[in-house]
Amino acid sequence: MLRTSSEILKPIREKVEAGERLNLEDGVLLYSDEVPLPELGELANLVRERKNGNFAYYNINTHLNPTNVCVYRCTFCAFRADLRDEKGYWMSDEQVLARGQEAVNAGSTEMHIVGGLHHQAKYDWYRKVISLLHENFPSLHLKAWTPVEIDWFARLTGKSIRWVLEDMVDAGLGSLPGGGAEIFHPEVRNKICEHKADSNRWFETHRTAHELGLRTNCTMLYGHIEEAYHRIDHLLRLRELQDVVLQEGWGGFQTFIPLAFHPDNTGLDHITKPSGPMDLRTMAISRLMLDNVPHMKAYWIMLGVGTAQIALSYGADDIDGTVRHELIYHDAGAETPEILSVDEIRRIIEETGREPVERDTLYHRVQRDESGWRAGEAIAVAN
Ligand code: V47
Repeated sequence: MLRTSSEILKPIREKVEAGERLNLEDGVLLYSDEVPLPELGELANLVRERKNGNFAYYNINTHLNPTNVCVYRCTFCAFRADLRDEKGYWMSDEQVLARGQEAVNAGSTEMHIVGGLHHQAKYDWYRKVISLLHENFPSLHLKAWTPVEIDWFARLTGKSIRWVLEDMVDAGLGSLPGGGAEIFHPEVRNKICEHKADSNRWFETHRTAHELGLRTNCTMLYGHIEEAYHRIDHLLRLRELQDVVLQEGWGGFQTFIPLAFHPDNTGLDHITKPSGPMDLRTMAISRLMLDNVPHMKAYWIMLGVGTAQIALSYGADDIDGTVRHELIYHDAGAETPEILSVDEIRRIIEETGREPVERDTLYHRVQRDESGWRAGEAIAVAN
């Protein structure tokens, strides 16, 4: 006899309601058309509200991509340039400092720094990007470098990942962003970015950062050549590290950001961008599978404002920030604005019935007065 969609979802619903873990088979099933999106969203929202109530977090942030010239040729990337490309650039110290000043003038609490691996740049230059910003603008939290960069720095210096991370912290690094994760499973990773840091190296970097007490984010790039199995495998690998980290009482993953593939100007431009329903399904499944990660981010730059708003009821509790100078998605065809004002981002959240809360990178409430901003109380998240 045919089972109705409610019957198919029932065992998973029971697990979620009881606070039990979902497994690989559950996750793959949730990606099937037999599971209706509204019911899936309702379950994810249950977990989201259990953990984060009615709050929706945002920050005031600025991006810095110090160079787009890159030795790697990931097929999904529209941002990179060859050494002699006309679009290639490599920022001077003055340009980096000007970006820092602009960020501080705009009230930013965070600078998100990632970029290409320039054929001619030495490790000391990457370190200087961090130390210059930290020394001149100490109030800015520097969320910088993915494991792909940290791995490259280890190769450039002949040192370990731990050494590079400690040296970068010494220069002013505050945390790691979530990029470079793509899809961990080698069946996919070897096709879309075969040369750069593999999943073992990615996890070694985050695990070491966590051991050093740093907080980090994590991502998944979906909607290209991967299948449901690869996505769930990816989420489970993240959940496994977070289990260890929480048990040891180290830093850990704060936020997961599902990243929808944007095909324009990439080596995969024959693929259609994931649909709104696929974006919402992936957000909801991520919330349900990653039961030990406190926050889910609906990155409005990548989802579009409308889908990001709906995602706040499909598992997400964070919408990223005001964002200025974003290049990675805009080079790949994103049609979202380049920046939102604080009033706009708060309105976007309020329109969904959620309560906007400005946070800093490490999830403290931000308090502002005429003299500037300071980190207030830590944001509590229920298990
Ligand atoms: O690692 C690159 C992805 C990532 C494309 O930590 C693409 O708070 C889609 O990690 N289509 C960088 N995705 C962005 C990132 C991020 C973004 C926002 C917040 C945080 C955070 C992290 O973007 C890359 C790669 O996975 N990416 N090209 C593309 N064409």
